[in-house]
Amino acid sequence: MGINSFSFKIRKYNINWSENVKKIRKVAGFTLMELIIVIAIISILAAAVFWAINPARRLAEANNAQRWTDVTAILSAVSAYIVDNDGDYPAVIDDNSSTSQVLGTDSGTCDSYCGAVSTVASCINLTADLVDNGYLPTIPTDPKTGDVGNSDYYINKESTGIITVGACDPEAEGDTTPTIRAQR
Ligand SMILES: [Ca+2]
Ligand SMILES: [Ca+2]
Repeated sequence: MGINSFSFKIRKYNINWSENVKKIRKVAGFTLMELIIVIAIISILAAAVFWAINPARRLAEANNAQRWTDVTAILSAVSAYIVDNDGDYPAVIDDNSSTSQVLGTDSGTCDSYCGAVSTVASCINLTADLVDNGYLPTIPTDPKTGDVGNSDYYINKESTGIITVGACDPEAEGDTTPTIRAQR
């Protein structure tokens, strides 16, 4: 079928969209606004059902998403610090690559419970390096188990010089517990 005969057919059927929409509305008996309201109500109900089926899991997923955001923010801040300081790492990051340090302002007991990695007791306070220098508004803390004293986020300088930042205690999502860890 050539283009000419195709356009001829369109002309022949005389498609008039606004006229057709009017006809559909007349038959179906609803307006566009009513349709939008119905779709909105269905969406809200669907979200409510999604949460109601397994609220604990949804909460765990939301917390883990926050942990990813926090870990990435800490890593970006440390990376920016290193770049701005001609390759020098924050002095409080130790050179022992086999153990991690947990971010916090407490003097000790930061290893009281960190499920993901082996850590040292001394907390690492990055406030002066990262917050006072404007790389972070505050040091992030785990949404469930962290506080300013013991954030439940850890950092390690690997033997290669790569920085690892991770969450000590991510939550299980169903049968699996994700590893929340970023490196640069
Ligand atoms: Ca270390
Ligand atoms: Ca913990």
